[in-house]
Amino acid sequence: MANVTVIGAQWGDEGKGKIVDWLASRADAVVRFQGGHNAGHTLVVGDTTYKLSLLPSGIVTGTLSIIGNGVVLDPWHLKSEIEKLESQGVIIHEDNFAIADNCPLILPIHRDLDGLRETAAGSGKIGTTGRGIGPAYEDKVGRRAIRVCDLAHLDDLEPQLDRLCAHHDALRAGFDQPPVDREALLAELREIAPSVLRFAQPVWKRLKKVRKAGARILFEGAQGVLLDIDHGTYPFVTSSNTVSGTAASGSGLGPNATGFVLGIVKAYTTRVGSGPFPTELDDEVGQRLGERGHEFGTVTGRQRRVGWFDAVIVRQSCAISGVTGIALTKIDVLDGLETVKICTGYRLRGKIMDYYPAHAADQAAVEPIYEEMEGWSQSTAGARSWAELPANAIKYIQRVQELIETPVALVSTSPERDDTILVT
Ligand code: 2SA
Ligand code: MG
Repeated sequence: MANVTVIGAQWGDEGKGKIVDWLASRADAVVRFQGGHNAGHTLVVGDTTYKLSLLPSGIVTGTLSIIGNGVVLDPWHLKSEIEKLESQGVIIHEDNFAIADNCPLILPIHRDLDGLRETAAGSGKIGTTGRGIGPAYEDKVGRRAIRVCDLAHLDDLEPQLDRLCAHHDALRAGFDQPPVDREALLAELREIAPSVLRFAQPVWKRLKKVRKAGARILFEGAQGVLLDIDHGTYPFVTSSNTVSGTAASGSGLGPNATGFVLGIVKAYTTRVGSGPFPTELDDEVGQRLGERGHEFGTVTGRQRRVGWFDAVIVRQSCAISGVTGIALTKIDVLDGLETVKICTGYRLRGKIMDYYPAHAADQAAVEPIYEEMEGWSQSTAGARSWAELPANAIKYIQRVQELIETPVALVSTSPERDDTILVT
């Protein structure tokens, strides 16, 4: 196996966790390169279910796991996620886990601001995970973030705190909130610092070393391309770049390190949070898919919106992210439907569109053009070879492949690690 970069090609929750876990067992290092603890990966290994939202999936199998500089790190969350996994028997130590020392921190003031803004926005809210992701990235780009390496120099933090607090105090005043309690923040940072610093290092150097030694690196993306800050359904997006290119900049390796780009694609579409969703279903078919697919968020438990497969957005995601091949997941959720639909294009004010336009009003106004296919009554759940799939399910997969102009490399037929069909 060469290096592999795994990204979500829809709005997140495509089933990356299982595929990443499957690949992690064949990798020597697993790297998270963007996002934070807004990701939600459920791993089912044997009888045990692990829920990860910040740590790379390799951690469960003891594979070298790295949090790259492109991630925003909540140190308190880190500590509790480590403790939770340790209580499930996972061993986490300096040999198998590292955090980039130039990684920006998510602080309690970021979570506050995330919540205050969402509440104030009312029905216009983004529907964030409330984890402070956006405000933390704002401070990074605004050059006032506190980073992991600063935790080793807390006695010299005054000038940085001045800049950070001047900015936040003004914002907080707008929400009738008291200024930042600097002493309390500093005390909290002092208390948490050792738990993070234990693992802190220049990870670009560690990655350079393991790469030289021939290690196979797995880059683990979070969220999906339609949530990308540049290419997604702006402003209903997350605050990081979720495309494959971020694997390089978010970990400190060049673009030639990203290897095979595997786009994870659900056999239908879901979205959690607000924003446009052309193929959304408000009927009993949508409800049925949501129930069969257990479409609830790992992080917040929120119910996901559900719709038909949208080939236009996936074709676009694959192009933007340079996807080499896709893993098609949750095909079994479509079992038993008389007919299945695929969106092949849009109609926008009378005009036919073969791509998803950038403007928010256009994104909301497009009407999907559907192609209808015969469904299949047999179960695909747990299938491990093409021969076990009903003919109409194969037809569906082949049509998906044709429309998105990208080969299907894997088909996943249940949350179990081994219920996977490798397309060779
Ligand atoms: P944020 O918190 O600033 O990143 O939210 C901005 C938008 O990005 C969406 N978003 C997600 N969508 C799907 N899955 C995500 N992760 C969790 C999961 C979600 C959960 O994998 O299950 O548990 O609710 C994720 N993270 C961010 C979010 O809904 C906003 O639309
Ligand atoms: Mg998820």
